[in-house]
Amino acid sequence: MSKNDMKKILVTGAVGQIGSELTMILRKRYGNENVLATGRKTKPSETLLNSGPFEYIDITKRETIEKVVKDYGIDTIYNMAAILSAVGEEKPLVCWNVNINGMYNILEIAREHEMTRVFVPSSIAAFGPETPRKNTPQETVLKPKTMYGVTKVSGELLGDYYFKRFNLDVRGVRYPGIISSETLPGGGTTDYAVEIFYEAIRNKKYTCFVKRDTILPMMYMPDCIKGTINLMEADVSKLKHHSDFNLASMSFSAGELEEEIKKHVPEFKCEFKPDFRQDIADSWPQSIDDSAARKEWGWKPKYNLQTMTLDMLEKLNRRYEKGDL
Ligand code: AKB
Repeated sequence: MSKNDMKKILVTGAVGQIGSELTMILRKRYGNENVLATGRKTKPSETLLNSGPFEYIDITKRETIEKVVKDYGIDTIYNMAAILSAVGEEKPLVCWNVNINGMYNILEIAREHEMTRVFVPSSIAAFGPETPRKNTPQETVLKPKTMYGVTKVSGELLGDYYFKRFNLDVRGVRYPGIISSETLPGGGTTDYAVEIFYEAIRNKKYTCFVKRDTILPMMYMPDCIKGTINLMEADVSKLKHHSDFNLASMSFSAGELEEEIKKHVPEFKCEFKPDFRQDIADSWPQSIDDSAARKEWGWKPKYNLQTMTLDMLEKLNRRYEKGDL
């Protein structure tokens, strides 16, 4: 029902880790021509370029969004363009500009064009050291200590405000660390959980930038995309929350991930040398209560540490054998 209201979709950040895979699944689901992929600078992959429309835009420059919205008759936006936590600490003002001013441009244009729906991702970075770290509740303390986290809390509030005040259907989830085999993440604290797989295949060794006993919530890309699309297609009358759904799948320590990889790559060696990202990781929850998402729109993840590891290694091995890694 809800799916048919979304006819022309714009994905920002489509060259990024989540955007690149999300775009391809959306194209399969809604038709190649109906999903416009956009990026700011990075060259898109051949797969992205050859499967449907692509344009360069900068979400901090309102007119560049407006142009593609008009040209393509956009009615739905997935705003995946963002600066992540680690880069956000190095460049806090850029982080604010992209994540808040950019998102504000997206919301304003969506409101003015009376769009059907907008997806704005939040993150476990919305939480902070005062938040309960285990089984973090849906409603809890939101006092992040990173600029990225500050923008995520503000983004959740802004999204909910636009829903209530302007009747714009804004939806979002608090993503955990996302693990994937197509596009590397750029500039996050949970990036080690992806890099470790690439290095296990390429060099059989990895230096991890958080401590062995650091536990964080993580999710495999197929679940991330399923959750994102399922929320966007959910019946709005069933939703009590809008821009801030907790979303969980698995939690493990960096050491447990190393052990799981070693089951398949016995010669793999991992060292642990924490850097500034350790403090960020320590300020985030270890596990998440996602019962609101399960109840309101039927969220149910498929992958756990074992099945995700197996699938990641299979996919990356295939890329390695083709000389693509
Ligand atoms: C990051 O590490 O910054 C992101 C996130 C958890 O939002 N992957």
